[in-house]
Amino acid sequence: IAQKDYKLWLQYDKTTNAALASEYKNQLQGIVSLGNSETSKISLKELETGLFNMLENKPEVFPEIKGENKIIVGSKSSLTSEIQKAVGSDFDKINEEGFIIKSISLKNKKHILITAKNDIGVLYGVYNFLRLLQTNKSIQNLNIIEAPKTNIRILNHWDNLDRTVERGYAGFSLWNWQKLPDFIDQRYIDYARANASVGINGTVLTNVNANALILTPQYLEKVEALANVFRPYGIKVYLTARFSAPIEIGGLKTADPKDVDVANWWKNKAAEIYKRIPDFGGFLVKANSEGQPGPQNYGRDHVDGANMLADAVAPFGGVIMWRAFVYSEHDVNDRAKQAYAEFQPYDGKFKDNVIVQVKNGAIDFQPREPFHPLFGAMPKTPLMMEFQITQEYLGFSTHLVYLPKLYQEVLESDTYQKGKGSLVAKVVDGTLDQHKLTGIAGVSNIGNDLNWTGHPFAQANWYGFGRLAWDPYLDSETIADEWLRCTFSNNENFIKPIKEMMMQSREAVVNYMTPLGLHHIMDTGHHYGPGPWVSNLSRPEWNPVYYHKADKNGIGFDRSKTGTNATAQYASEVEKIFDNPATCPEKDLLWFHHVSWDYKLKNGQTLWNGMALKYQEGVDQVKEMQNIWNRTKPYVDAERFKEVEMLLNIQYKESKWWRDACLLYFQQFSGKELPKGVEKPN
Ligand code: GCW
Repeated sequence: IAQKDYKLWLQYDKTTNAALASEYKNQLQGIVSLGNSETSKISLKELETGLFNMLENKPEVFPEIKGENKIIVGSKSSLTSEIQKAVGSDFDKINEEGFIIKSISLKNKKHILITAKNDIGVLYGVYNFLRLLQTNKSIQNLNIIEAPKTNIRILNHWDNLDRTVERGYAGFSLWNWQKLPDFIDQRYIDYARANASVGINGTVLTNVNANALILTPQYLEKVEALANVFRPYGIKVYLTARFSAPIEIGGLKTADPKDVDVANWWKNKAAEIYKRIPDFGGFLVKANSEGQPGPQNYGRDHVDGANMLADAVAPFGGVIMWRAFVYSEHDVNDRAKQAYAEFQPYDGKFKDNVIVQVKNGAIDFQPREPFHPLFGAMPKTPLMMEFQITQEYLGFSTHLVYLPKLYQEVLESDTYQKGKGSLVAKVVDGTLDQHKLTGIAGVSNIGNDLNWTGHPFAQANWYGFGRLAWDPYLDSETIADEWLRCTFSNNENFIKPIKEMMMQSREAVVNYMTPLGLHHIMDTGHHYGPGPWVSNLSRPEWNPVYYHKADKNGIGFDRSKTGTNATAQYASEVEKIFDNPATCPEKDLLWFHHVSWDYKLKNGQTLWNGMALKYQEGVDQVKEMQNIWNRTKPYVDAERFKEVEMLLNIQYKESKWWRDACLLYFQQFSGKELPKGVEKPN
């Protein structure tokens, strides 16, 4: 049971296209494997497994090149000078993790070469090559030269030590702390393999809200065991560092970053970790945010805290990922402004091995947010992107939402910080301000469910995150195409409609939850389902009415000059656009403006009618997703078909719940009838 679900995008189904199968078989008459590191062994095994399954015969493995039509795999240093010559200057075009896949001719015999500067690059090349077969591409005249555009491509697990996962909807944590270090669950290996196959090279094992115990020797021994599993797959382990750890597990009286004993405690802790895990990546820190301890508890600031930790890991090449997700209940004028206000003035003050981790938008992983104003606004500081893969505000693992579409929208936003073309992607890959340290983090949606992610299509969000972390300029539609072919089928009758379904799924969720720039109106606490009404939570900015500000005059959060002036945090070109309701993209209208119920939208409708119709459109889109899915029955295995069918049924029901709850609630203020075309709630 759930075999197919478990295998993710590494199904390696038989190549059914006869012409292609014979082309593949012709050109792949054995493997020449040149390396013998752990990573090389994984490359070889993956090739053998992939070719065996897709072509249905076990490829012969040779220690050296004989005959023709071999696939040769090995890093640069393992290649003979003749092969190196065939590669020419291509090695200069890749970085330490890049790879080259090339059709070459040796003594007039044709072969395919997969090579790289290092064994991990070769492994990435192997996965890329296998993907060509999985997606039914030709393998003639290959000349692929690829390298990742960011250094740190990392999952953030919000996994607690008791195996609960904060905002996790796919079961419990994969990490079985109780059985570690001696029991190595096969899932750790399969997890590493899946990540490596999309180029993810780091993982933060623990929740940013987790306690400090992970830093005790008893746990570090377990972390070390996981690091040993992940290492040959090119994955570094990182941990969250609870700022008050020196008190909680170190017996100190303070965690003041300027205290010498505190700094030394962290230095010793770092040394202890690196002794066990020489390639330990570093720490991720949530400080002075949502009640977590931090330097401000001692009258210090984020720079003091981050730099103190940076000094501790610097001798070992570690990095500090310091989160900018801060907002305070004491300044409730506009939560969206706080991270910028607090962090922007620190530009240039962090040590070289600190990277500031910024969520994609200024509030919190909403179905749609304009890009975070910090991107491009701290040119002297490396900034990394934090996306959420788990669907905290997007229907958990119940709703089908293809997130790479959201990621792409953010990455291709233009910050204008250095004139037109200053894309968020260029901040993230370091090219805008020439930063060497770069990264993208994704809050993981993985748990111990049989299918890893709770929803079969949520696997695409993990996959797509990895692909975009590798190359932030990739197109989300291309990624969906790849994923579908690798995960389900190459049949065009399946691919075409389902790809369309995925591509529209993100807009659907925006429409039935938070159209036209609405945000944070999910029910409070758990964030599932609608809850635009007043909540009894203590913090004002956790109350949905804070965000939509609906009253009899209209709806929306005025963040323009007449309001909180959050628009001024953007470059002037962007500010101008957002600041004026007439030029503000309608998808962000209520994010930046409070407009009347009769406000005229571009299509001539009143705001009230337009909003109601958007809610209806969202519902209709889910209905359409169901129709599309139901037509694919002949192309999908019964199990996954049924799962998705049931999940879409729930999503449809809940899209109506969203529409009805929000429209009935807002109607109290608008006092207007629902327009024609919007189903009446029953
Ligand atoms: O999105 C909010 C979540 C919290 C989370 C926090 C954060 C890990 O509701 O559960 O805590 O953001 O990102 O720190």
